[in-house]
Amino acid sequence: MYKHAIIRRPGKSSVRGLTSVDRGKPDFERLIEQHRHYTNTLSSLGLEVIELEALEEFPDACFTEDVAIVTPEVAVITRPGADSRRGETLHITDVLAKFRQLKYITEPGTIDGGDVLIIDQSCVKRHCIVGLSTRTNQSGAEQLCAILSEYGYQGDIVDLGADVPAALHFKSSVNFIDSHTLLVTQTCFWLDCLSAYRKLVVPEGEEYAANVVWINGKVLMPDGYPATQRLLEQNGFQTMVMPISEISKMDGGLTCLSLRLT
Ligand code: CIR
Repeated sequence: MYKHAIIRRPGKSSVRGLTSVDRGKPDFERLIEQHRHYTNTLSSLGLEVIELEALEEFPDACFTEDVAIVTPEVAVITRPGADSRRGETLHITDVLAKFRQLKYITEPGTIDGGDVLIIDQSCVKRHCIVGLSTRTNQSGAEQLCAILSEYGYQGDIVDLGADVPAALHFKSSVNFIDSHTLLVTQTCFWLDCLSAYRKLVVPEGEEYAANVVWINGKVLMPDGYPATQRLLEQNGFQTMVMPISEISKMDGGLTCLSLRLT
């Protein structure tokens, strides 16, 4: 169960952040509204939400998940793949140091938290899967796996390459919805490192809906994906549908808006 979430309020500069999608410019007021809704939802699920100040000099800083990888034992400060995001890490260390020992990814490694899926099956297995991407390189992935191996995590590095051209991060396509079940896009179904898990595949045309986040027994999912919602509910998962149109214009999803701590 998660106890804390670290989020960062979007600044006015957010509307000028990086994006590879063509969904129009985000509306700042709506963005704030949707971010507030997300924050309130985390609170309603029992998390203490730590809300950090907006950082106008870093338009993408509301995506706190990309700057650290947090496990129950350690917080690894990343070295984000986009130049414009690299300085964000300086602004997350103080708050994380209150909860965890800190470790760091160093040059030439780059890695975004959005490319890292940690599955903690308590006594059974601890698993860290890193997807190589335009943001995460081999060195960053290897450094992370080496750090987490000290804590008993099995590390796997996957290269989806041209198979998933539309996805920014690994977790755009794969997320856990309980400790042994994953929601995946069709392209990720056959990945060897996922073979031990039960998998639900998002219906064709709803690939964006793979970016869900499990919070204390509920699966938060983006609105507008009825077939995925049906699939989850028919399989016994309780969903909460979130309006995130403005966040999706920024290439963001539900996982990247928070760092969640047990
Ligand atoms: C970026 O391109 O870095 C931001 N506009 C979006 C980051 C989304 N992060 C994530 O999915 N983990």
